[in-house]
Amino acid sequence: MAKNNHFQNKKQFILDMFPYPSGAGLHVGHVESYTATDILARYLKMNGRKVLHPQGFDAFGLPAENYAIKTGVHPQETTKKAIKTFKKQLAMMNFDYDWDREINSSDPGYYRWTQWFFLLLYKNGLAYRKKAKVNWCQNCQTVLANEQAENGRCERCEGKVIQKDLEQWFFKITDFIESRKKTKGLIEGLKNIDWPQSTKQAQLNWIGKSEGAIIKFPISNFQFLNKPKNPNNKKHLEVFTTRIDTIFGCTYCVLAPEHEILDELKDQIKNWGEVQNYINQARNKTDLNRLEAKEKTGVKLTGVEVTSPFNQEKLPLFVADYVLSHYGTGAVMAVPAHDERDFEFAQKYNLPIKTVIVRGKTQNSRLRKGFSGQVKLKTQNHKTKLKTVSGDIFTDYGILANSGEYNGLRSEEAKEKMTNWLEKEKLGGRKTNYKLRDWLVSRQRYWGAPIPIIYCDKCGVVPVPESDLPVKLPDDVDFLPTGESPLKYSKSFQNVKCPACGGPARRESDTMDTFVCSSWYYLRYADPRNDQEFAAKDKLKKWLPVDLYVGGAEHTVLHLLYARFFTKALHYLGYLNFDEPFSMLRHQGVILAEDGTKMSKSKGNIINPDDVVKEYGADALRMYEMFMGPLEDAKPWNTKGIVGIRRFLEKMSNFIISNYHYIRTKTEGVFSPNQDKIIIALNKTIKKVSEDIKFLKFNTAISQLMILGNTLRREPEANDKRGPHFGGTVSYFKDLKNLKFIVILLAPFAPHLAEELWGKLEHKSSIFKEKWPDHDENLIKEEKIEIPIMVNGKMRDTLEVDPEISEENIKKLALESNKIQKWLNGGEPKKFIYVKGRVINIVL
Ligand code: ANZ
Ligand code: ZN
Repeated sequence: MAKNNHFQNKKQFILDMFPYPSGAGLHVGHVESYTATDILARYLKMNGRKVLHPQGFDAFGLPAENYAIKTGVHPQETTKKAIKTFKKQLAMMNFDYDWDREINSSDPGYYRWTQWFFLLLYKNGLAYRKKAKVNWCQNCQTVLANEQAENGRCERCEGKVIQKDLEQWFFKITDFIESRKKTKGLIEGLKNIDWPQSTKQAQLNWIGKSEGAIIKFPISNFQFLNKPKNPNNKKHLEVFTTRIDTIFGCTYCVLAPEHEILDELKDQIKNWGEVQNYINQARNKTDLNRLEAKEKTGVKLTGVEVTSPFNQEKLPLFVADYVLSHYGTGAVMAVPAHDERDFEFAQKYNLPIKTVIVRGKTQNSRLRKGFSGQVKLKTQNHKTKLKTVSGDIFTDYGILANSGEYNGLRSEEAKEKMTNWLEKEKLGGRKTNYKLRDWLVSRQRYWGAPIPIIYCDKCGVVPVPESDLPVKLPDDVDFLPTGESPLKYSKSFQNVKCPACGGPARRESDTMDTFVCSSWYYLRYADPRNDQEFAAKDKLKKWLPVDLYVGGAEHTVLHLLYARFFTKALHYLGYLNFDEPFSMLRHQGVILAEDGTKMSKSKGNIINPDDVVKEYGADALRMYEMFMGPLEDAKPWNTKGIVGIRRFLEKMSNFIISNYHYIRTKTEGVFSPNQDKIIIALNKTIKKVSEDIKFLKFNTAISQLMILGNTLRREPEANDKRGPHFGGTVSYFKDLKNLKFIVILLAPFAPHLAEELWGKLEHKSSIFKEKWPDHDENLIKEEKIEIPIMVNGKMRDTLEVDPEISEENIKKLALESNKIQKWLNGGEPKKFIYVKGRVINIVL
């Protein structure tokens, strides 16, 4: 379970996802997350913490290169200009970054270490080169990422995308899925970090672990083909299944078009010509295309059969592209009665459909018989898609039927027994599969960190010696896409002496995926100017891991996975003493247009922070975005809202200045006769604002400030018609200290205004040097109450809380209690029930 110490530690590393410096500049989404971390960082500093709150730029990447292709402006120029704009805007918003630590991933002083990491992984067997299929646009003559090739069309020219084999570099991320030695794996490590559950789930889906079995199906007559002299040498077809319990319902088997066995079988296959044709067609489709094709296609291999090892039934064998070559064994046993895709295929090719699982008592009932409608299905490419299914097919676990000696067993039991039998008979066995592939890191692109490898005819692959780093990006390149890396055409870059033998050699001309740059940047902030190491050990120890990381939820599954992989590899190799980079993660919600739709360039409904600041001021923008709703929610923009915030700030400002004036002139009578009451209101506010900031609940903190504002304005006993700013009735503090507290409370939210007011209150130094006020518990009076925490009906702990505590907050406290954590044992409770003011019930 998530551990959140609510920023109690002395050191706090509060991190924003560093932005890509796009020409469009800062958008309101940036402002949202950066304001959140800025408020927290300022608050923590005022509370005596040592805070690291840096910012930098994820400066390599495709947009700048594409822009260069279009206009001829060098990416270096475009990037420099964009960073300048960004920094101006960030300063305008008054974000309190430690600019001494600024980093820029396209800076040679930075990418030198990106290259160093490449070599480190290479030397430790964690980076390797192999031929791989890539998406290739024939029109643009270039490699495309999967996201750029959706629907088999090039994102840029709409041209046809084919699959092409190229030598590529990979990082062995799959080595870290499960724990190794002391390093917790990518799955295991999720248990101890405080991240949104949905993000953890997205990581798990992407890793796609599934536990199943390999089953060997003998292939008819195969022994006579390959080794005629040894008739005992039977050849088997191996399939991977997660549902061995359905084996008696298997009515045919399917090979992926790329399956190697096809070549071995080709003399036996009577319709080889037709099959070959089909294979060629499949080659030009992307995985996504193949999986989501409306109509399944395939070809039956005539002359070949396989035998089910459980009942000796002879089954036809097909080649069909709904089976992928690089998952499992590239072959499946098809069970049309209990699998969607097999069902569609069987219907089309008139294959038998045999029910072997019937509904019974089962734990994870998902699909009811007779059900028809939309369900969420996990597809091979890790996306959850809505798909219409027919109720005739039952895909859940149940009770076995038509399955010989296994009849009547529950699916779970049958799986165990059947797999044990397989292992005994040596016809297969348990097998765990993962969807996650190794990370393809090479790009045939210019604007990225060059891969520090040299190829020599004599010595082969030679890593660039560390002392020769960085391998600098040359300037003399042509950006026009030719299908090869632009660096190939830079003579100054390509030709090089072999570091091993001194003979002529050439450099690797691919650059690294920009995700490599962003996989380690948080480490660099600890020691950004070090030119001996990526960061000194003591500095890493001082600042890392990151205590809070805030950034968007979309597009970050991969970034987060890759950063975790880097940290784990570095931990494994002894460079770091922690194996998870981000102890706590939060995502800001999307800010929508006023009509609730997405902001987009094409719709012209983008709110530009520059315009808003010009009209209402940066403080109003900051505070408005925090007031819109909970940080993590999607929220529509509302100009009326920002007008309200602006007015609130004006009133507070006027109040403080006039109250100060009265304190200075000591006009008795203008002060509230009931000082106690307003001091209580102030103390409540100190308490609530402090707590809310720690829980990142900025919207309710601001509400509380507004409540305080109202109290100051409306107190009926005060009767001073001269207090014009709050409608005539004002309750002033007598004591300057209390007035100052209000300004301090406002400071993290509205730093411009607070600093200015602080000056008006005749201070010489910055308000941000002040200590955050403590509330006086005695003044607040509300007693705490004790709430028992029951786990599965037994009392395991108690909590002392404010009677008004929200369910969300009490849940956090309860789940964080050491005693309760023991019972949770790393998991999440099944149920959490809070009976307000009385009891907490946790069901495990
Ligand atoms: C028989 C079966 C019966 C299956 C049934 C499912 C339901 P996950 O959970 O995603 O790992 N499969 C195996 N290899 C495949 C490949 N290379 N391409 C496409 N599909 C493949 O999925 C595992 C299931 O996906 C396997 O279990 C197999 O179909 C299919 F009622 O085997 B099953
Ligand atoms: Zn050599």
